[in-house]
Amino acid sequence: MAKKRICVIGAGPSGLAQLRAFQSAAEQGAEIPEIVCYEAQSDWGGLWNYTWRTGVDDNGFPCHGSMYRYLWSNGPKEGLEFADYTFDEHFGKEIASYPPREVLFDYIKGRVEKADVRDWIRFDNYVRDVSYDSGRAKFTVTARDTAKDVETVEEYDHVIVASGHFSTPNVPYYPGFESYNGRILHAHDFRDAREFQDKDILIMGSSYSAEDIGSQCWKYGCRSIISSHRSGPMGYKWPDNWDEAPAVDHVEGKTVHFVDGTSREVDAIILCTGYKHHFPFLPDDLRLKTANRLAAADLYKGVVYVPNPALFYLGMQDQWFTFNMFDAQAWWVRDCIMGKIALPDAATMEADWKQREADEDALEDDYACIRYQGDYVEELIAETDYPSFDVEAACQAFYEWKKHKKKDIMAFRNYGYVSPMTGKKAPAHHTPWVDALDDSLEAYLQSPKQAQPA
Ligand code: FAD
Ligand code: NA7
Repeated sequence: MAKKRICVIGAGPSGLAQLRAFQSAAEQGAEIPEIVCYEAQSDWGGLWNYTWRTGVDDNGFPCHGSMYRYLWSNGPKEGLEFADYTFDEHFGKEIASYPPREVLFDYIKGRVEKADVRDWIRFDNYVRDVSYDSGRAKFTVTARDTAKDVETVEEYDHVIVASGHFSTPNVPYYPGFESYNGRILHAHDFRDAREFQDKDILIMGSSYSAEDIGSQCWKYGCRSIISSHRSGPMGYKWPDNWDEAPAVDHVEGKTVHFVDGTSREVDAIILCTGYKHHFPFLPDDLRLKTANRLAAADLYKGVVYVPNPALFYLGMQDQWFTFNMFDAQAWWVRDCIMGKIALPDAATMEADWKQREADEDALEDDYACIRYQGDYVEELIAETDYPSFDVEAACQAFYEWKKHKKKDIMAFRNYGYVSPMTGKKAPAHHTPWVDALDDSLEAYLQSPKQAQPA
């Protein structure tokens, strides 16, 4: 029988987890299908592969990158550690708990370099279209090779969509935006907080991007921040020059008017208003339509597309757990494709995701949400040979992280947590986050002694 052909779309953390999952089966002697991974960018790492570009990329496709300079992990690294490749193994020493982007990029790369799967990836290949022929049970994938400036059309038995969902901005309109005398940008286009040094800014939104982009701007010297919320305030103890306001009503000139009748003049408006799940390369019958939530709609076990179970999605959930959750999913998808896991009938798969949604809707607070996603990770890894790990310890790291944020939002990154993989507690970073202006890998990995000012 001819070998199955598998298409993976995207070589970010999710797509790379899929490559590593198959490679690990091959390493143990299994005969694996032929894998082709299409990656639009010229390097791997997904969002962690920083780009200074905004708008369109160098080939005219929408720029994927949403990460910015000076970004440090917004959750403890103990919550995302790979079970088969620890931080200690990669760095050869213990490192602190909130690595900057470049450090995490290095860690992601380390595992797949060791696995030697780079040749499975077609870089500079943007997937433009996918269709499914149910008679022949084959997908046709059309991609633009932007380096060679040619189009390719190939057939596959399965497609695994790992294209991420934090790259297409959700950009709301408020009256007066068209005549605002300043810069309006979405978080997706935010790159360097120093642009807002000595400026008064409005941050719209009350979730991770709002909290972190505001904190970056504060750290790098903006004059004042007002953050506006639609549902409720973030509620941290903000520095004196950071206020919270309710929703925006309208904008006039440089003045933003809030629904409670108050107003503030600002030099820039940064829309931290989230992202859309967007798959322009998929037709309606294959296209996932879900809100950004822990239980994504239409996905059995969070990965199998119920209307067409030959199609899989990775990493489409809102995320507390990231890298190791993508691993849990990728190992499970691998075993499903390789026939080790059998899928139930359509009605059972439908009932599965609906039950997950109902269970999520019943969760009372963030702590319960963390546990819920931890349980999901545990459920998947119990069904494959992904190295079992102490998910409870990862949850504990998240719980402590939340408490530390409540205590001091500008100091939570100074704490260390226990690794669910090694059981060791991370050292405190050599420099408090507010004083650490250099976020390079070299600066981060310095010993406390090297980091002492001369
Ligand atoms: P992505 O990282 O988005 O990778 C998707 C890949 O698919 C990209 O390489 C892209 O080029 C490729 N692709 C997309 N479309 C196509 C196409 N049509 N053809 C070919 N290739 C395509 N998580 C954490 O754990 N800690 C953090 O601190 C953290 N901070 C974050 C900060 C920001 C600003 C954002 C936006 C997200 C952050 N995240 C964080 C979450 C992040 O989503 C995950 O860490 C992770 O990057 C998701 O991996 P992914 O592979 O699913 O998607
Ligand atoms: P999120 O977590 O989806 O949050 C989006 C925020 O934007 C949230 O506070 C929303 O308010 C707010 N929002 C959405 N639409 C509007 C409109 N129309 N008007 C005002 N406010 C709005 O996205 P983030 O970018 O913060 O985080 C995504 C990822 O990036 C995350 O994984 C991080 O690690 C980095 P709501 O609460 O719905 O009222």
